[in-house]
Amino acid sequence: QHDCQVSNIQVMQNFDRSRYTGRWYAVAKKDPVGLFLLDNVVAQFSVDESGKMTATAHGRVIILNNWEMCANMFGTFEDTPDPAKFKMRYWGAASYLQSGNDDHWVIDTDYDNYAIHYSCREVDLDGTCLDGYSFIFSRHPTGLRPEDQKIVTNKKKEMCFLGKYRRVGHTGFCESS
Ligand code: AZE
Repeated sequence: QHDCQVSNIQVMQNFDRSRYTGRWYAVAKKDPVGLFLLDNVVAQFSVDESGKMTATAHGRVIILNNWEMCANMFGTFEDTPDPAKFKMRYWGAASYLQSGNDDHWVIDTDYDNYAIHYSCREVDLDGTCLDGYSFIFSRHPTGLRPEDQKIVTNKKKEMCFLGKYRRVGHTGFCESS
């Protein structure tokens, strides 16, 4: 189960998107190649009348080498046969922010405290992830509860991302948005 094959990574069983709605604070992240959200990352998930999942997110970014700003992002999710695996189309409120279409997998969550997200952008020829990113989310801006930390560590191992995360600070930089 730790063979690092993207196709063997276990995701949340019976994922319930309505229990996943609301605010999630990123407490740690594994970066992809290239530009990415730096810190102060907060995501807000919703489910619309038709049952489709959508999200907004903000985070501090630095673009054009030295322009620091708060990126306000939007995402819409396309369902797949696995209820915990989505395709996320995302874009920024401003055109110079990033847009794309990424996998969005919910690896594990207890809905009330922690959530583990995974996205592989590029699968290597050997089936491992060549370029991916991941967020560890908490319902609490203060971080994860000690009892959730070991669950998270185990999942980082299963995703083959152990040791590749950085803490995500919350300084209030994006608070006004
Ligand atoms: C995510 C979950 C909620 C919705 C969205 C998310 C991802 C956003 C990005 C944003 C990148 C922006 C950059 C701007 C210069 C996963 C947090 C939209 C990947 C790099």
